[in-house]
Amino acid sequence: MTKKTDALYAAPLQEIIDFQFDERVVAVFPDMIQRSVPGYGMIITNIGIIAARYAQAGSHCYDLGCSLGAATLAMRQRITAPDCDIIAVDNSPAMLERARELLALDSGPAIPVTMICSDLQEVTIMNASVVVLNFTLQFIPPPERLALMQRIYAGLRPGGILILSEKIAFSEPGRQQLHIELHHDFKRANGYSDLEISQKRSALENVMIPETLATHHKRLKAAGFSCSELWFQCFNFASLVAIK
Ligand code: GEK
Repeated sequence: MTKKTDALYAAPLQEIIDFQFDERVVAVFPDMIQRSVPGYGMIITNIGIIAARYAQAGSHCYDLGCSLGAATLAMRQRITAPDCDIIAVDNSPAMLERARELLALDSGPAIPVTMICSDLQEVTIMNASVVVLNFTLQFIPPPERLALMQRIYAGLRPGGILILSEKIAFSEPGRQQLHIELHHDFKRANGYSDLEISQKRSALENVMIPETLATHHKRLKAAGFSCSELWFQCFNFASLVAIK
């Protein structure tokens, strides 16, 4: 199937409403995320590679905020530990419906996948060896983030990991501005207009709240993780792996 081009913010909008993961976003999501998140494809491939190293026999691997299931499918392709399954969660019914269709087309190894349409805050995390939050934590209100990290930590087996990818902020204004501008250059190079970039930015302003890398490392430590390692960064997009 050809990928539908994201033009959701191409025309001037009278009123910019908060960004929602609805049917219109689902229809263009693969194109939107590829053209908006530097290194997205590489991150997805490497989530599969990292998960394969840490997945433990007889455990669950979680993909929280799975969208169309890209990280789920990457893990499914690579994990070889016996008797593992993947639990993929998203609270957007439109996303999950499309994710289920894509999963049905996947001819990869038959690691069982359960897709759950739910707020990830309501999903029990237990007997886990891998938990993925790939650009999802940024949509959880900051005051709730530590409790979520603690719940993930409690649900992981010793030696289990959390892969946490986020858009990040910088405390120094000069660095913050530089990375914002470089990200906008990246989007322009991928065909987005200045109008699209600015309207999308306004739509995300109240719903997506990036934090600094220092804040993430500190919170992971407070939740109990013995170490958290930056394994990917391009401009203001980063991914960490935290180990229990
Ligand atoms: C990928 N991980 O392609 N509970 C469940 N899902 C949520 C919640 C919540 N409270 N809040 C947001 N979401 C994916 C990309 S996109 C990132 C993740 C982006 C879901 C939301 O519905 C959306 O599908 C996803 O988190 C964020 O690897 O678009 O910037």
